[in-house]
Amino acid sequence: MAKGQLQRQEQPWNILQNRTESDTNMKLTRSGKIALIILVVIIVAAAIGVIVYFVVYGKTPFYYRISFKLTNVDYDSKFGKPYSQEYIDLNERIVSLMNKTFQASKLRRQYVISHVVKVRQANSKVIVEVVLKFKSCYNNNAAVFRDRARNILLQKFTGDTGSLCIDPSSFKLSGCGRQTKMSPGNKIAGGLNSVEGEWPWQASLQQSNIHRCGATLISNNWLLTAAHCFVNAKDPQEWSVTFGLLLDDPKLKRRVKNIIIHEQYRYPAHDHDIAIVNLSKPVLYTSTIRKVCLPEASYNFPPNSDVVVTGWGSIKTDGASPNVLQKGKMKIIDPAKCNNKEVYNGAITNGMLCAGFLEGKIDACQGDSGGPLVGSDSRGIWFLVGIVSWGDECALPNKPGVYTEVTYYRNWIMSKTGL
Ligand code: 4AZ
Repeated sequence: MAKGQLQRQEQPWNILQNRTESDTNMKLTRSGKIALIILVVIIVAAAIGVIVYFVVYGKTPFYYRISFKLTNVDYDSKFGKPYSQEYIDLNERIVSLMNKTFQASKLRRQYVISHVVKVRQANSKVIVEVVLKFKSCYNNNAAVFRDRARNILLQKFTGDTGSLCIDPSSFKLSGCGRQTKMSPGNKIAGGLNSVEGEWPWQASLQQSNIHRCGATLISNNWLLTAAHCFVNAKDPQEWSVTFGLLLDDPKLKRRVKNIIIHEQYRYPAHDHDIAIVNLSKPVLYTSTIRKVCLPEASYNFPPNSDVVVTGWGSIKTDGASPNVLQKGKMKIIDPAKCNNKEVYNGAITNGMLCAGFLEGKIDACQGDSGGPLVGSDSRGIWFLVGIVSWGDECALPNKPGVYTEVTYYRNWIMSKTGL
C-alpha cells in the first residue's frame, strides 16, 4: 500500500523532469485546442439558441374565433360545463377535425392548435365556438391568413366532415371588435387619453386634411359616420380618412371613393343621421387598425348598460381639440327619461338613443360627430351601439349626447354594404 503511494508520487516527477521545450509547446497547443473546442461549442450552442428562439418565439401568433352549427349533436346541458365528459368528448372530436383539416392544408406549417371555448344551444342542436391558433414570421398579414383559413374551413365544411355534420351556412369567422391594448380609467368632454390599439376601429374623417368628424371601420373598406358631416360637402374627392391614435401622426390614410347618405336625412332635422363611406382602397388589418362588430338588428342594449364614446372632438363646448384620441365611459339612458320635459322634451325619435349622465360631466362634443359609441359583451368583444349625432352643447346637466341607434339602421347598412 505504502509502496504504491510512493510510486504514484514518483511517476509525475519523472515525467516532468524528462520534458523538453517542445513538450511544453505541445501542452499549450493541447489546452489551446481544448479552449478552441469549448469556444466552438459555445458559439454553436448560442447559434442554436438564437435559431430556436426565433422559431419558437420569433413568430407572431394569430387567434381566430370561429363558430358553426352541428346538426347531428343534440344539445345537452352538460355541454355548459367545460370539465364534463360530454364537453371533453365533443372538444376532442372537433379539435381532431380541425387538426386534420389544417394539417392537410396550405396552412399546415402555421397551424398550431384549436380549442372549443363555448357550446351554445341552437334549437335542439348546438353551435360551437372554437379558437384557432396560428403562428407566422410575418406579423402584418392577419387578414390574408384569415381569408385562407376561412376558405380552407368552408371547403372542408361543404365536403367530408367525418362523424360531425356541419351546417356550412352557419359558419362564421368573426375577428371584429377586439382591442389590442387597453388603458385604465375614463376622460371627450370629461374624457381620458386612449392608447394605440385600444379603439382600432376609430377613424378621423377629414375635409381637405382637416379633422371634421369621427367614423367607424365596419369592414376593410366601409365606415359608418353621421349624415350631417356632409351637409355642405358631398364630393368624395374633398374627403380622406385617417387611422391611428394621433391626428398629427396617423398610422394610415385613405382617400374616399363614395359617400352614401341616408335617403331620408334632411338637414337640419336630426332623424336618419347616418352615412356610409367607401374607401378608395381597402385597409390591411393590423394590431392598431381593425373593424368593430355590428350588432344584429334584434339586439337590445338596455338602459344603464356601460358604453364608451371615443373621438377627437373638443374637450368642452367651443373648447380646443385634442391630438390624442379621447374616450369617455358612460351609460345608456332610458329613452323615456331622455324625452322628459326637462331633458329633450320628446325630441328623441325612433332610431335615436341617449347616452351619458343626466348630471352632465362626460359627453361627446363638437368634432366627435359620426364617431362610435361602443359596448362590449361578456367576452370583451366590442359592438357599435351608436353614432355621435347631436346634443345641446356638451356635458350640461339634463342634456346628454344623442346618438343614431345602429340596430335601428342595421338592415339599411346591410342593403348598402352587404355586411
Ligand atoms: C357636434 O356639434 C356635437 N353633446 C356632437 C355631440 C354633442 C353636441 C354637439 C353632444 O358635433
